[in-house]
Amino acid sequence: MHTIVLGVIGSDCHAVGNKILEKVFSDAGFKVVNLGVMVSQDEFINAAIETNAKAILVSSLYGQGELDCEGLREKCIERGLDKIILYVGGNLVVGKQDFDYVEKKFKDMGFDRVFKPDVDLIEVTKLLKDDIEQRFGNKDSK
Ligand code: B12
Repeated sequence: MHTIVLGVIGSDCHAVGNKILEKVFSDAGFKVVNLGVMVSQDEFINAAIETNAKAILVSSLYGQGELDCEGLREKCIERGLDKIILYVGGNLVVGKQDFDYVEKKFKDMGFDRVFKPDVDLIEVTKLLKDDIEQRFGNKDSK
């Protein structure tokens, strides 16, 4: 069973989507470590190290995602999480901006995948299983 870490980054207190993500990913067979809302970059990284997680799924709803997420990939590498998969989703920027532009911005920050709020979460669970298999191989499935 793959362990993943979930949480809502920064000072963001939007709690409902986080609970839905927990349920969908648990039902899909992941071991979910849910840090809830208002999670710092260090809290994500500490939890991922402690639980040997394969992925960190970051939510940001309140529009400050860019500021809150900047530097997360670099910090993961500094702390030895060279291979960890980083996904981010929600209302990532203030207001309505072209999604291709938003996606590029977050990919340039080191996120592997970037999701709109209306993404099909079942599809995301399948993508994540494939991404974990590709990056960590089949055998390493703890
Ligand atoms: C309820 C709500 C609140 C409540 C939150 C209560 C709580 N504790 O949950 C309160 C009143 C506290 C609140 C406050 C604020 N809010 Co508010 N809030 C909402 C509202 C109406 C609904 C949020 C919700 O529960 N949606 C339902 C869940 C199921 O959907 P979701 O959160 O989007 O999550 C799904 C997807 O985004 C996706 N997803 C999320 N993360 C990830 C991650 C990955 C990896 C993947 C794959 C998918 C994914 O999957 C989730 C499940 O389906 C939204 C508007 C809206 N209709 O979304 C505004 C909204 C999010 N809020 C907004 C704002 C601006 C604020 C405030 C800054 C307002 C203010 N000036 O004070 C504050 C911020 C407070 C803070 N520190 O966080 C804006 C954000 C705008 C932006 N990003 O540009 C929104 C969009 C309203 C708007 N149209 O302006 N809010």
